[in-house]
Amino acid sequence: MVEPVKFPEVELYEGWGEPMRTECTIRGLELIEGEIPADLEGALYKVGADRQYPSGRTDDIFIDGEGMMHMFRFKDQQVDYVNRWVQTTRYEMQKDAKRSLFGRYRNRYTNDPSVDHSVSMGTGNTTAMFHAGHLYALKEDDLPYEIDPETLATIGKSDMDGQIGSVSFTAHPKVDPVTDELLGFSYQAKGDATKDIAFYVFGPDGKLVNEIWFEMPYPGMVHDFAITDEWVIFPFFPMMTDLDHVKEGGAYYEYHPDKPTHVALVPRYGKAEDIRWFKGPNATAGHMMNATREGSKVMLDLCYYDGNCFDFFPTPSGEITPEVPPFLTRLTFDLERNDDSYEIERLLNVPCEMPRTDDRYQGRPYKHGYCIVRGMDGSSGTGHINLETGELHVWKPGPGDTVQEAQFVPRSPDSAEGDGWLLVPVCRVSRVRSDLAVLDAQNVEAGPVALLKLPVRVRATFHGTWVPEEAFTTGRYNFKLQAV
Ligand code: V55
Ligand code: FE
Repeated sequence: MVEPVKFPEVELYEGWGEPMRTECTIRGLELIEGEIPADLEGALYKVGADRQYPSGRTDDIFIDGEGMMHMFRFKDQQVDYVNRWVQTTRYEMQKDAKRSLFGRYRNRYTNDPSVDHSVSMGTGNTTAMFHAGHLYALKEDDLPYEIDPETLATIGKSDMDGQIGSVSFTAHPKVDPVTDELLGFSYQAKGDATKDIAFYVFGPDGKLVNEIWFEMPYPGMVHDFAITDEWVIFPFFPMMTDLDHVKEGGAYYEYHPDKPTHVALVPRYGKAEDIRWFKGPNATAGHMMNATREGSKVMLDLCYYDGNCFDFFPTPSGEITPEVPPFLTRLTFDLERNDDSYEIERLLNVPCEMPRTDDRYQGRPYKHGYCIVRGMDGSSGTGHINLETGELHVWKPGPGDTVQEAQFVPRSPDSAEGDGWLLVPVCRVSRVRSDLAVLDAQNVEAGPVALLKLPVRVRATFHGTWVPEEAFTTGRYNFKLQAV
């Protein structure tokens, strides 16, 4: 006998948030508006969290839940949709037990007593990564899970042929558009609440090129980082793990409103002893838009919270601090200056999150950014910001409807920066189903050039990647860019 499946009555699982728990294959999505651009061929992979079984808790948070990968396969001016669970150890164990075995977000001390503390709580729920011909689903507290790019079947957990020695790998890796290198890292790299960071550079063939281990000032959350040609930037915001509190069943992270931010500039091909450290005011952030270097200056553009970014992570004394809005902000680090401070400049006065760029311009001078802009009524839209002029253009799908993170696709491998499409999953909240919108990235306000209808909900996705058609055979992005 196992217990009946019943989700708790909490906001997270109401309405649009109702667990979807469904795998489907739809050949040829219905085209309800416009036309699919003829040269748009490849696949959009997105990953999000769903719920396999109710956890029996009422403190589940939206960034937790078993990973679901979604594929929108563009070919011959049609789009096929496939979604599959990421079959992690956690997923398989729960499937066998026919119930939830894993407790509070990242807190192994709240798991079912039958689960050994050595079992990873990884969900593979955060993003898709494609490099050297392989596709992966990622969660920052676990190693990558390799996924079959055609069927989305889970192949298995991967340490990249023994090259990843840390316990985990980031869900915000970057592929360098010029060198086709994969840059990534692990934080709390030796286990819960450890201060270790491991930074990795893999060549286009997937072979390790450089690896740097160093320590952050406290056992923090390092959700994202940013790259340039010479330096990679690791911001350490005071969102920290207190292992004693975790062992008592507490939240995995606590926000410290009184502690500063530390930033490490790590030499991409160098050594730990050449790391440069900077220090700034209390803040938090999850997501980086991009970073660039000009002479001795390194600029980091990010969605910056002048306070707490997650109200479900309390202070060390258990207080809830309300979330503050995120603003696109530039931090400037001058390597020739003799103090360790940095400049902070707001770039846009409208709250925005899930920042992206034309991925061919990661780590190099750029002018186009994309993000989710939130409305006052709970709706949201896809924003295009021109960083040269400061202009913001927004497409909103309609009253009450919301958008998920946009994925830029270049019109051709050598089209100009920002010349291409934005692929945007749309939550048609009142209609209890999703759409996929194809926007002209240079004219988002005009609305979709193609709108595809799904008879199902794409409940939640965080991040993803685009794999162009030819990359399925060559294993490489072919961006045809020159170093600047
Ligand atoms: C974040 C997201 C996560 C996570 C930790 O946005 C931090 C930040 C989607 O999962 O586990
Ligand atoms: Fe993220």
